[in-house]
Amino acid sequence: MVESVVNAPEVKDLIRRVAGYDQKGGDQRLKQIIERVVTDMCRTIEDFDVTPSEFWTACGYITRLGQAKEVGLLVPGLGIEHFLDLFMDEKERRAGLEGGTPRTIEGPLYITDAPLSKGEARLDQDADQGLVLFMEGQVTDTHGKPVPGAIVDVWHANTKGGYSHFDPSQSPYNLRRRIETDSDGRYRFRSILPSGYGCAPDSPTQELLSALGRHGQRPAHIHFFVEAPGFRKLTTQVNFVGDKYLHEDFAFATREGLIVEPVRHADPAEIKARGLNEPFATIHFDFTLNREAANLPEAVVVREHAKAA
Ligand code: MBD
Ligand code: FE
Repeated sequence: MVESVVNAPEVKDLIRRVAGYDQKGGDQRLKQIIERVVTDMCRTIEDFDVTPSEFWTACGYITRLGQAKEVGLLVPGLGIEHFLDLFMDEKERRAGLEGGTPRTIEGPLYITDAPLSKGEARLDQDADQGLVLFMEGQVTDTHGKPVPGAIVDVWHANTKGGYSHFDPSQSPYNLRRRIETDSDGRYRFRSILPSGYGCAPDSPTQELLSALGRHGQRPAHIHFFVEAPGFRKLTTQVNFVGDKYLHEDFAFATREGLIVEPVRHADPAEIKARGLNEPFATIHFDFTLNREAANLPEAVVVREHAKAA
C-alpha cells in the first residue's frame, strides 16, 4: 500500500467527528481517549489487513463475553489488571511512597457486605474436604505500629476452585468475611485451604486464551482488602509455596512478598488442642499499610460489585 489509509485527511476528519470534536458539548478528556482508541483500532485493522469477516467475528466475541459476564475475567487474563497495579506502583513511587505490603489484583469475584466480626471469624460454612487452615497476623503501619480497628475483608475459593455467590452450590457468604482487627491490630480466622481457580473450558475467556495457546488456571490464593481510617486501602492476595501455577498464573497476580508457606501440623497433641481430629495448616501473615497523603493517587478503586441478595 502506498499511503496509510488511517492517515488520510478524510479518515482523520472522520475520527475527529466520531470523538465529538466538532461539538461544543461533552467531555474533553473522553473525546481525546475515544479519538485515540478509534484511531488505534483503525491502525490495527490496516496494519494487519483485518478483513471485515474477522472484525465481525471479534464483535461477536465481545458480545458473548459480555453476555457471559466475563469482561472482569478476560481483563486480568490479558494482563491489564496487573498493568493497572504496575502503573499505580510507579505513580506512588514517583510521589515518594515506599514500603507497605505489595498490592495485587482484586479479580472479578468479590462480593460486598460479607459478615463482619471483631478480631476473629470462621469462614467455612459449607462442608468441604479441605485441609483446615488457621490464618492470623497483625496490621501495622510502615513503622510497625499496630492498626486497631482495621477491616480485613477476606474471600477465597473452596476446594473445587469455586467462589460463593458465583457458584450456586455454596451458601451465601461461604468463605467470605470482614474481620475488624483487635486492640493490637491483630486478625485471625479459621477456614480451609482453597484450590486454584480455572476458567470454565467452554467460557468465552478460555476460548480466547486457547486461541493464544494459553491455559486459564490460577494458583490457589486468598484475597484481601485491608482498610483503616487514615491509611491507603490495600488490595492484595497471598499464594502458596509449591503451587503448580505459582508462576504460571493466567491473571499474572503472583508477587514477591505475597508468597506464603502454610505450616502443616500433624502432631496429635496439637490437633487435639485445636479441637480437631485431623492435621491442619497455619499461616502467619502481617499486613503493612501506607498512610494516606494528599499528593498520592487515589487508592480506592470504584468498580461495580455484586451484592448477595
Ligand atoms: C479468580 O479467583 C481471580 O482471583 C481472578 C483474578 C480471576 C479469576 C478467578
Ligand atoms: Fe480469586
